[in-house]
Amino acid sequence: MSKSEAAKGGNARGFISGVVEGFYGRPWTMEQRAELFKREQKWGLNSYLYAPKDDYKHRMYWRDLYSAEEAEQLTTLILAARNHNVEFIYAISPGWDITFSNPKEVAALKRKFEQVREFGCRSFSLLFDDIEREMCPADKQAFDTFAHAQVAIANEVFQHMGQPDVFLFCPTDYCASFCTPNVSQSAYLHTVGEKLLQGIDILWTGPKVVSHKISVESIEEVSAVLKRPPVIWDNIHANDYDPQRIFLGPFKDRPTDLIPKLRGILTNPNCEFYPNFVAIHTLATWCKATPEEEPSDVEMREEDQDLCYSPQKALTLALTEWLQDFLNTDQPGGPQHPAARLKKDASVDEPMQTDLGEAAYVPGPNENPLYTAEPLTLDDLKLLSDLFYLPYEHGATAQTMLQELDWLKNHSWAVAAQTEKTAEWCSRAQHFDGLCEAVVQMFNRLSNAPNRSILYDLYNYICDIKSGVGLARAYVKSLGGQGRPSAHVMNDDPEPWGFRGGLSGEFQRMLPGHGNRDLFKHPPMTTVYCIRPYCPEDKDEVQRIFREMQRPGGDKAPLMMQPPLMSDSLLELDAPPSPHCAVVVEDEMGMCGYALVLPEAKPAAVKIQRELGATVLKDYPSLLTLQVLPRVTDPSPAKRMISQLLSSLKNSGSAGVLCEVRHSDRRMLEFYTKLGSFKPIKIPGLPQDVLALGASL
Ligand code: GDL
Repeated sequence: MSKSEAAKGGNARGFISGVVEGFYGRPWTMEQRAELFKREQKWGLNSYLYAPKDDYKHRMYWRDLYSAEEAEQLTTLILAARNHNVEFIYAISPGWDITFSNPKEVAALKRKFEQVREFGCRSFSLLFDDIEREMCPADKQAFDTFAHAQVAIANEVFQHMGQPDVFLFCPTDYCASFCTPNVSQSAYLHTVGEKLLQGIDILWTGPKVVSHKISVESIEEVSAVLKRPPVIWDNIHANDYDPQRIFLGPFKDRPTDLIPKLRGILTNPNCEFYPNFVAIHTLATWCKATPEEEPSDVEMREEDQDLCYSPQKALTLALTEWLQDFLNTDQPGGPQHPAARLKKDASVDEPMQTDLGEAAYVPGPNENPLYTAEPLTLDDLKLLSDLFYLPYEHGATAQTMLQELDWLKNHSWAVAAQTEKTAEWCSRAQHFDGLCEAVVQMFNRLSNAPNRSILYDLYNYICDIKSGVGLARAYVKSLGGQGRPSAHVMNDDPEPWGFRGGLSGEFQRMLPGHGNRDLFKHPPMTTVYCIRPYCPEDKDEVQRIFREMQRPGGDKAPLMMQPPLMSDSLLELDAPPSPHCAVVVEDEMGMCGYALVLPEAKPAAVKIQRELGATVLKDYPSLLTLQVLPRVTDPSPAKRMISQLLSSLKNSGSAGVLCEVRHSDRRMLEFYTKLGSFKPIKIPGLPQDVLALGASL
């Protein structure tokens, strides 16, 4: 299909492009939909699929006809779509409770579609996503399979409605991950492909419900089974599954080579209408782009290069246009942004006139600067988009912030080390602080933007990120010895924002790997670790691990000549440690780590002539050692062992625990610093490469 064909309307079998309002939760208002049609027309998109999951009469009460008032509203809406050259496709989701074999049910469907046709609608859709796959006994008798039942009803309704140009069908297996055993062997999809009438098009979300990438090969595979190119229902910007996320990144990871392989593409975006500016604008840019593999004459001319889709460029284009939206008031007669007024008003020295004819307040030389005069910038919007980018990817600044925080946390030992690392730590901490400040400034300027509708849609998210960034910032300050120690950030009687995420957050934190995959780091390991109390038979294994960890280069490397640590004597184990003072961890290959504590550190210190001093011994009377083999890359077993031992030390009345780590042992340093509770402590006369860390209990 050529690009001009693609740009054609979604009817008359042109390329369908636009938006599906297909998410769960509060549907958009009629005004927002009318605004959507305006935007679609302006940006060259041609279709809108009406499928709000929680609209009463779309799904739950699908049989009910519309009241006179609703009819009027829908008629106006359908007309608005037509006036903007947008094809209004009306969808019904009857799959929850329809009995396919009951003619009355089929009649109810037809009646409903007929009613909507009276409102001026010409295009229709039947959706069978997110429903039970089990048929009721009556249907089991009438149909071979669920696919047969759905196809029969879709074909009948399609014909009854006079075979409209656009009639979309959403299968129950609408993405590759739902297919058993896979796409090419899915009996369900084969039946749909073979039996569904050719005039009916099929919706498909890609490899997954929310597809990270959609490849040309995957579309070729499914098209072969469906016997037609699908219409992509793209959930890349959908956010109805997570109340803390919104997606303001560009349409991405769908090569434009897909365009000629598809019947169309509809994005099912964020529930919040206004922030979808980026999602829809960048999709429109994508739809206008040239497929990457389209043959080009010898060398690509510059203007052709512009037609290639670049997510980054598309994003900048969208944000630049969106910025204007933010700066325009959406309140009829409402306050206009001083920045916008300043722009219009060439002579800013003159007192500005408001609509009421009063002189606007202009601060004098020694007075407070006018807070509201700070205009929102394109950089603010770029930052905003970076912080709320895409489901599988943070934006560049967000990634930098995470990396920097991670580094600062893992190298906090450098603060006390007084080496060249200390300077690096301080400079990176300052840079991190600057990034946090930019988020706060962005928040302030956004909250002052004259367009309140966009702000209100974004408000919870920007508030949330501002607090999250605030916590991280305070934590870094405390690591650097500025501000309150981090223990006080989460003190004994925190405000409710100290335990974020409510009950759901608590459940997640209790699950392995926090019940969540980290977008920033590697996904959690699937290895199962068993932590159990030490028993006398473990002695040899524990000593083997101790020795192995003294030889960083592997078994053949010579034992390093290095000063002993207090904890080394713990390993002599003349008297076996009591079970509540020692634990070991095992994976499927055997023992892979241990943690031991000595309630009284003093004898171990005396043994290697370490002068601990009265204050250190008072604050940290106990001693801890931990070793975990390098094959354990997941820090959680070490963390669990330490928490177990520290809580039993605490119960036995110890005020604190100290441990020693060699500077060269970066892994152990990382383990301890990640725990958050261990801080470097000063012990005079400590060998140069040894660092003492203490945790109060
Ligand atoms: C889905 C639902 C959709 C929802 C989306 C994201 C389809 C076909 N159906 O599975 O309504 O908004 O996930 O949660 O995508």
